[in-house]
Amino acid sequence: MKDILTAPFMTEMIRTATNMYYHGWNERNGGNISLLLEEEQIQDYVNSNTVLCSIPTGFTAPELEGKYFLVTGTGKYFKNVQYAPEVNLGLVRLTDGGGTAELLWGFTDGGRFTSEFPAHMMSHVARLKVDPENRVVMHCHPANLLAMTYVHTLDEREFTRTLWQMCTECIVVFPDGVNVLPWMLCGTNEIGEATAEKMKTARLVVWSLHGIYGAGKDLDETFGLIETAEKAAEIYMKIAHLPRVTTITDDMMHQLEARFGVKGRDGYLA
Ligand code: 2HA
Ligand code: ZN
Repeated sequence: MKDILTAPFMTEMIRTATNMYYHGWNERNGGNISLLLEEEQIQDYVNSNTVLCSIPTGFTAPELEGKYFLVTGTGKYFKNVQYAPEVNLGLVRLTDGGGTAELLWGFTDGGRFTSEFPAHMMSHVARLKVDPENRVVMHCHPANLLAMTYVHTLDEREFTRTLWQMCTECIVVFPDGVNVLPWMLCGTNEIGEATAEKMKTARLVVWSLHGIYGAGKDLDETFGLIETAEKAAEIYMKIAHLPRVTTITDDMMHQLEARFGVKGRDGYLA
């Protein structure tokens, strides 16, 4: 067996978690990541017949039967992932129709997967139906997106349009826009189901007064997606209290659509 800490998916996971921490998105134990892996990616690094323990998930997700996920642990700090990946991360395989997570590596202090495991797994199911290439679900607490949910309407079209207007490239990076959930109790199957429902139409789902979920085909892309939305929210929080003299018009956005071959969400542009 090769050392799993040298696996490309592992080094990328550690770098991403570290980077997110240094962006201030993951204070204390805030946030979580799940990365879907194929059998071929892990087979050189773990013996998939050696199950360290079986943990009930409390939900079903038959679509994910037999799938592997590298996932952050509950109560674990992103700050510490780089120093002790084997404590703060775990590699699990879903069995029993998604009802059981078999631990194959990690969580060496007896820990378990993130409290937001339902939202992650249900979001994977939803995104895979839209995009079979989706591999990542990422949750964090970026300050400006969070701040925006206190002062901006939570109407999804308005929220999306405001973000698109804050940086020229926003509509190119997230043409499907940003979906928004009202405040809900985190860590529950209910917020998981609601998040997954929102993931059917967008790769970004804001949890009002809490944070954001992003989904994408790899860690870099998903990080970049959240990074771009957070930058837009930062601009908004810098200008929201000032008179607006200039803006990105719908006509400009149509030019961007044509130039970059993207299509803004139906009905979101005039
Ligand atoms: O503590 O961010 O949403 C992890 C979280 C819960
Ligand atoms: Zn959170």
